[in-house]
Amino acid sequence: NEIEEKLSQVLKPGRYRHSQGVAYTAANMAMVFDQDIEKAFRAGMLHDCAKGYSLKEQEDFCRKYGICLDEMLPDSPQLMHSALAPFIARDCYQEEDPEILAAIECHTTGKPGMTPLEQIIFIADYMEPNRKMIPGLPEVRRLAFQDLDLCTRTILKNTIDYLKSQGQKIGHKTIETYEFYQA
Ligand code: DGI
Ligand code: FE
Ligand code: FE
Ligand code: FE
Repeated sequence: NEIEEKLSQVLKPGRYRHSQGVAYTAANMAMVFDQDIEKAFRAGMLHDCAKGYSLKEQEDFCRKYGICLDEMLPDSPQLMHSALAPFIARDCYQEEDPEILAAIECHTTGKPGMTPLEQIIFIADYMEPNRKMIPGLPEVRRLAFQDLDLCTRTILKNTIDYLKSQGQKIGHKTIETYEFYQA
């Protein structure tokens, strides 16, 4: 369809393949957890739509859309593309579904009290089949089809451990999400 056509032109081939992987993985998870399959697929395709732009361009877009850059720059530029995603999805891909826009907005850090669709996108992004093998990934892939909360918690723990090992700053949203899913 049109969304896939345009994304395949804007994203690098590897990033486009990853988006397809997230879309199909999210659609399968939607089947397991009785969620809207078509919404899960569209959210998966669109979640990294802002990655077609350089960090500099993403920064300019954030200013244009009035997105606060304080917590993202200079320490965590990886967080810009998900803050930007709902705006790009609406303006460039005519996506108006609020559940889809919310799911792509929180796909990098998660957020406390996610809906099943939001968890599915957060999880599918981490574990779709094209992702390169990292410690703990097989367990995440198994939990993804068994227990959304436990899977979310496991991903957050692994991500925070990884960011610490790399000396990277952990965003407050990531920490809040981690604490929420500890309960
Ligand atoms: O866009 P993708 O690569 O598909 O995946 P993503 O949107 O989940 O981004 C993953 C990257 O974001 C990975 O390098 C870890 C990083 N990340 C996730 N949470 C945080 C973070 N980086 C910082 N600095 N702080 C965070 O809280
Ligand atoms: Fe992403
Ligand atoms: Fe992710
Ligand atoms: Fe992604």
